[in-house]
Amino acid sequence: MSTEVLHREHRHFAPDATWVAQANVSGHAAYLALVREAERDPEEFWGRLARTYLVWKTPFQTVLNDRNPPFYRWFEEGTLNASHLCLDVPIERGMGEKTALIFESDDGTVTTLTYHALHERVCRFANALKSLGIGKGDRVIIYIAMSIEGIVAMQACARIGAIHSVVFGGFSAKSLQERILDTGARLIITADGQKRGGKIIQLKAIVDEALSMGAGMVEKVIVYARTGENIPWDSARDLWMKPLEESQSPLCIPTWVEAEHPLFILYTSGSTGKPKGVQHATAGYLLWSILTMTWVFDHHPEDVYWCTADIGWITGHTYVNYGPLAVGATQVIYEGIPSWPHAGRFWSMISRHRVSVFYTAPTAIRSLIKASNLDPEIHPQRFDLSSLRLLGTVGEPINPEAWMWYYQQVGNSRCPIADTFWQTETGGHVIAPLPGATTLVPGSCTLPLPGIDAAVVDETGQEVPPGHGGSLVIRRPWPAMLRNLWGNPERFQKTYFPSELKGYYLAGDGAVKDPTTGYFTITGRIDDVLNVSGHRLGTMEVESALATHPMVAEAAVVGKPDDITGEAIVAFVVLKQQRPAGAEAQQLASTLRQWVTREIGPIARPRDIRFGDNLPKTRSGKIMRRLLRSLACGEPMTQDISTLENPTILDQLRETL
Ligand code: 6R9
Repeated sequence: MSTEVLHREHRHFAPDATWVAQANVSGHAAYLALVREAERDPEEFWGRLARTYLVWKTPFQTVLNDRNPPFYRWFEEGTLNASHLCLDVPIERGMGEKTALIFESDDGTVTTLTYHALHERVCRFANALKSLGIGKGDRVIIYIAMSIEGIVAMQACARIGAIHSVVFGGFSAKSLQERILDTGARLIITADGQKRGGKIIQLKAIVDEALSMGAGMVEKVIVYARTGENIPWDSARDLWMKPLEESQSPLCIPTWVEAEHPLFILYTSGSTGKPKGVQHATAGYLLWSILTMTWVFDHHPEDVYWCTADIGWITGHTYVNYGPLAVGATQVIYEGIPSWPHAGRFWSMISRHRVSVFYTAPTAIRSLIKASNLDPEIHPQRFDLSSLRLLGTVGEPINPEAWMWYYQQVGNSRCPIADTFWQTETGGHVIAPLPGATTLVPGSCTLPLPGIDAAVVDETGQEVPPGHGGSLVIRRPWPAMLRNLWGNPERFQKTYFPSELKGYYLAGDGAVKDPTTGYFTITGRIDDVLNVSGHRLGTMEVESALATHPMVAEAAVVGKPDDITGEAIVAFVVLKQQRPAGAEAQQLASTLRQWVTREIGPIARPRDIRFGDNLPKTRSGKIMRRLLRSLACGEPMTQDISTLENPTILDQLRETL
């Protein structure tokens, strides 16, 4: 089977001299020095960093215990506390009066909190949890929207050694209940509701519904009064957050935990079966949060940092809660959605809060491109974005066209873009450019971070030649890697360290390394790589080709089985104009087919093109590809669409031309 990657990107952007001069990792040689240090003696390297960047109560003796792979243990004898690192340490370093959080609500109300004030709230709430008998090792479910209270809840759990599991507010009662039972949680922290796009969405009612299906070990539900609406109340079980917190002392000595103590469990979907409870360890995870904030986001004390992810996802754990606080950052958190009250909200917030580092998802960028084409008033160029110095993306491959728009229209061709590849399982970025060191290439997440031994391999774990597609693995353990799947060590071992891959960590993504630069390009989940007539094609490649057509706003491509070619390509396309019908649609489909043929080659020519007003996406903005595959094949849909943001477009996408 041929595996050459057909489409290559030739644009590149080297960091400019002023950027290099001020960067935490200054110049490519500085990056290479770190890479070499890690290669020479990985344990020395990680040991040095863990002593430099973490603050230990008791020092560790062993850097890595690898006696029982893949159950690696890092910094074993050490003790520390995550909330101590995120709050007490910045205060000890003189940042008590620095703003930690700038919270902007859906309706635009702004609340700011200093490190001192956040510390006090976390201590009171941690004491409140203790007063309910919650302690080290107990599991706590957090089902709440973006809020100061969500961060207080996570930090308070960490402070007393309780293990939090945040469930994204868009999940259904059934999904919530599965997670309640799987974690064996004793407590739930929620809100009466949340405000998104001018609407009120119930949260407590969903908790009630989940618990009515079987509460497992849950004893209490703490409720943050966000909306003030009347909600059903069980006075034996439910407690309001504010009075509970306010009755407590503002002092709470952190519970020192072992380095390997689980910090949190976060559920993520696999290609099969029920969601997996990814378990992270305290020290290694925090070390990597701090290092990637420093290296990739080039954190400087004067930055105003904004990551738009919700705390219900890993990005909101590492790059909203733990990472920014542990480096003493000032950060913006936002309750609402990018399109409310207009699709210029992000740009207006960047401008008002003087944001310098901005991190969002490609899907958000693409939807804002579309919106600003329709309404020039909300185009980023209409806003003062001069405070920006660095941009980032995460969540899916970014197509070069969206990358260029982000670079030129948002960053004014002066802000580097960190396209950060990573996963719930990796804890933090693993392949990403360092803005003062790495030459950028649109659509490539560039090079592995120091200490990350990433490679592209075949089915037997052999590295494939550069320029050929393969499976992305990480060959050596690293401190922020997941430690287990909660309560399911067999699945952990089988899913991530399959025996045929020599014990390597299997990411589940396809990748290709550029023959000249060694840069990585992620071609999408392995199950999203198409095989057409013996040629491997990334869905992303075809999507990028479609997206370069001036009429296309967004496209998703899936394979459907075909007797002759193995798979045929089906493209779901959103145009920048009204959804076409009849002869016009036929005509446009044929134009797009020719376009892709020209961009990549006849092999990539879509068999079937369907037009919709949008694509089916989860609330985190990921395109639901398996659902598209069912639509492409005309199969009945068996998927759970409870997390789908926009179910009505499914009917449009069912229509063949
Ligand atoms: C952080 C996060 C992980 C999956 C991952 C990959 C995709 C994330 C990417 C990217 C290409 C990037 N992904 N970042 N693909 N380029 N910069 O999103 O975690 O929700 O677990 O998703 O997302 O397919 O395997 P998670």
